[in-house]
Amino acid sequence: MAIRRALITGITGQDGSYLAEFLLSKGYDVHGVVRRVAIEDPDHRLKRIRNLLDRLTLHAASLESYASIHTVVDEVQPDECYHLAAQSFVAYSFDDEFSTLNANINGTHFFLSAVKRLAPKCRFYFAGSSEMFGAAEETPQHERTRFRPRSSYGISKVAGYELTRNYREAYGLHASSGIMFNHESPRRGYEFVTRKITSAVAKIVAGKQSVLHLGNLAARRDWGYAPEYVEAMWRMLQQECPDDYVVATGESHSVEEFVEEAFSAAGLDWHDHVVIDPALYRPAEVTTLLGDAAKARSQLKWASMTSFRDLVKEMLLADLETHDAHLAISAMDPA
Ligand code: NDP
Ligand code: GDR
Repeated sequence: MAIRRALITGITGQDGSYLAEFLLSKGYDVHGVVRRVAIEDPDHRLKRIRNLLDRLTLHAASLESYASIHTVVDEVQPDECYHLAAQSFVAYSFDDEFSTLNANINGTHFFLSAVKRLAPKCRFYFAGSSEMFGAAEETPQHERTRFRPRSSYGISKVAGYELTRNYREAYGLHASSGIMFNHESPRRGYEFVTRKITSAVAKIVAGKQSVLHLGNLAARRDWGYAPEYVEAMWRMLQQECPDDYVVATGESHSVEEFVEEAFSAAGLDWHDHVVIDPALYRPAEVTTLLGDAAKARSQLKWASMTSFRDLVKEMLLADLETHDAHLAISAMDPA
């Protein structure tokens, strides 16, 4: 069988780096789209894929420029395109609605349009989000739950999802969306709450920090393990027919529970270190998210495997190692 070629946008991010590894392990010829500045500053901007660089082909393009995306899709002629690049930080989308909407909506539209014109047989994946459900009317949320987004980020993802569906229905593209609930890992960006917590715990243990400022501890999320979620993306594109799938663990925990788990695993009492900062509350919060991944289980044969406790522990261990806090590692309970 001919070697299949995959194009990944957002390859420098958490999911892109795991997906690149996964596709390389399956024998794909993997191409990634990066910003031009990333190629000029590889030590910093390509750190998550540093160990893969000799096996990847990177292309510079901008989500704001249709011409640059057209050129890359034309050059690569992918069999599968995974569109992961986005302004992905919900809190930031309240500070800059315009760039969030521009990058996330236009970027998706540009890729869909380029794929339709230049590689119409290419299978397309769109990185949809549980943030599309927003103030959800029902719990758990599934593929037929109405979208009620609460941020320009959520709105941009609803638009990307609808564009993807429309290209599937209007032009026959094999285009699917994952409605992915939160997924985390030691590669998570430091601004997201899980990594903010585990890295702070490690710094507290190492004596480099004493206080952790957080916002809404009552918010509940369905937190899964990122390497498992990228496999679900791939499975969607292996289906005969394109479709949309919720990908989730089916378990939700509050931010406070995450805090408690991480601090107590390192032998600390979070009440001694956490300070609530009202400035970190969002103008419109998504209070509870919980996904029903029954369709992914039955059609994709995909299931979340990593427990909440193990997820927190893996992230914490990685951060403790980074901060050379080995004593705390040996003191940690086995999972
Ligand atoms: P990250 O924030 O880790 O990565 C985002 C990627 O998008 C990076 O490669 C980044 O490049 C790129 N990017 C951001 N803005 C631009 C831009 N203007 N132009 C070009 N590239 C850009 O996100 P994740 O890996 O966590 O998420 C991947 C996708 O899945 C995103 O679309 C996200 O919204 C979505 N998603 C994520 C979930 C999660 O829990 N992780 C859940 C649901 C959906 P650079 O490194 O150069 O900044
Ligand atoms: P989220 O992730 O918005 O769900 O989006 P994030 O980790 O940023 O927030 C989760 C919840 O924690 C609360 N919170 C804080 N959040 C941050 N970042 N920092 C804090 O100090 C803090 N204190 C409390 C938030 O209010 C929120 O309720 C992630 C991203 O990966 C999106 O791209 C993706 O689409 C969704 O998950 C599903």
